[in-house]
Amino acid sequence: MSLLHTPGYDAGTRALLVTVQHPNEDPAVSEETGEELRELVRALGLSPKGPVRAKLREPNARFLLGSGKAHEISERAADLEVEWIVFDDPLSPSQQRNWERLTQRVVVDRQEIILDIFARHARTTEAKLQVELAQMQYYLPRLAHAWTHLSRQKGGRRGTRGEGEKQIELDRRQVLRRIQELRSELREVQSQRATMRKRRVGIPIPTGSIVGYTNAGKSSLMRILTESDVRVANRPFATLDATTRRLSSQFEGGAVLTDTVGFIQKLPPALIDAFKSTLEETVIAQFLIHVIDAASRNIDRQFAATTEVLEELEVADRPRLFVFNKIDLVEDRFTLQAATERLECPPERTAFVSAKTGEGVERVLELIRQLIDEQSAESVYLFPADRYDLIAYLHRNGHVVSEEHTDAGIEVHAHVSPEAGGRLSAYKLRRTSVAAEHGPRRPMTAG
Ligand SMILES: Nc1nc2c(ncn2[C@@H]2O[C@H](COP(=O)(O)OP(=O)(O)OP(=O)(O)O)[C@@H](O)[C@H]2O)c(=O)[nH]1
Ligand SMILES: [Mg+2]
Repeated sequence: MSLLHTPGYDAGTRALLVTVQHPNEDPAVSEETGEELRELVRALGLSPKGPVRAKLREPNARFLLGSGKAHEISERAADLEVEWIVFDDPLSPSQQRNWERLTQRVVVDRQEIILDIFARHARTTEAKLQVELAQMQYYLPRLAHAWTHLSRQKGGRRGTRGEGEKQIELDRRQVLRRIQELRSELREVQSQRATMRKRRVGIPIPTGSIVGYTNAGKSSLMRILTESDVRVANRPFATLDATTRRLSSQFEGGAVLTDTVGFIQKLPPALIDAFKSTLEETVIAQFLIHVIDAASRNIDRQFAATTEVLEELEVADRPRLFVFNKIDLVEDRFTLQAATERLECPPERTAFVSAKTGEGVERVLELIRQLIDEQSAESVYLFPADRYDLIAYLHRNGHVVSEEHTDAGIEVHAHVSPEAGGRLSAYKLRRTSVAAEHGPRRPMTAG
């Protein structure tokens, strides 16, 4: 039985936002994440109010904030007649309960909001299982709270205990059992996925993964590069499932790209954990295309949040292209240029594009080409004069630099993936040195 909790409440439910500024923290940070929280809350169909900004001097065990501030927020919530209070910072299970008792309102944190968005948008079996697992892990220490939510959904009153307490014990065992079930169901789905991947890896073409902050335009870029119709939407977490497509047919040698879930600041750890299998597509990719919203005011922090998740996945050192998207919205190219330098994006790995107008997309393709070429060393093959089938295979599965008819046969210089290289190894004459690979290509000589 699925315990997946899809939030049930009326659209337009009012929610008071509370942002927390930590000691020694730049106020801009909580302002930004507060703006983001507003978008997240909107994405759920709630109507955000506030925010109330709270300065944290010393974390308070009961309310996170001092009790004076807590009472002030409680009064504000009553004045604004909000049904929900949403914290930008994580609340411990007991803090969450204390807030609910104090305010007689549903009190949630950013993590729960993100989990709810994921729950709403999960479409595939795998995504649904992953979200449910993340939810169960999040709810386990908060069962009293989850019960509050569930009873509310069923039309019950919040805060009524007693009978609920017994139910909580039962839920705990149920939830633990469900976590076990979910883990094993996920293992099964994942092994099917591994089989499919093996089949795909059998096709010897390079794979790249599009990564980046949510709403940066990853899916939009994917659409252009692969001439496909993946979903694009102006809201956080439009994409939850990994989609893999071939690069456009004009791309010689071929490559596949995977579009996947976006990252965000303060992503719930349970979600990263649960989505590791989807993100695994990123882990097996040979290169990454990091899409950055060039029109965002928060480029640096979005960049850092993305890099942090990539580090968590242990792929931060994978060859990476930096694609600054939405340049149609950028007037000040100078500031953007400065950002690329500050973020240490190597110019030979950086592109400026608009997935909307198509500007700069050629350059992205060119950079992908270069990256693939660098990754696969140039090899020299000698084929019998009648083996055009093999040369055609090379054209499909590699990047042919030159082709020359000699007395001995057809000599071909090409960059090929390790897989294609393996298949053609019987015809290989040599592999050029690393220096030659990166230097200017020499004219071919016969023999
Ligand atoms: N003006 C402009 N808008 C863009 C551009 N690229 C994408 N967008 C818009 O930005 C929004 C988000 O685009 P998506 O491609 O869905 O972004 P994403 O990175 O896949 O987002 P998630 O899947 O939610 O993480 C959509 O409204 C797009 O139409 C661009 O180059 N210029
Ligand atoms: Mg997307």
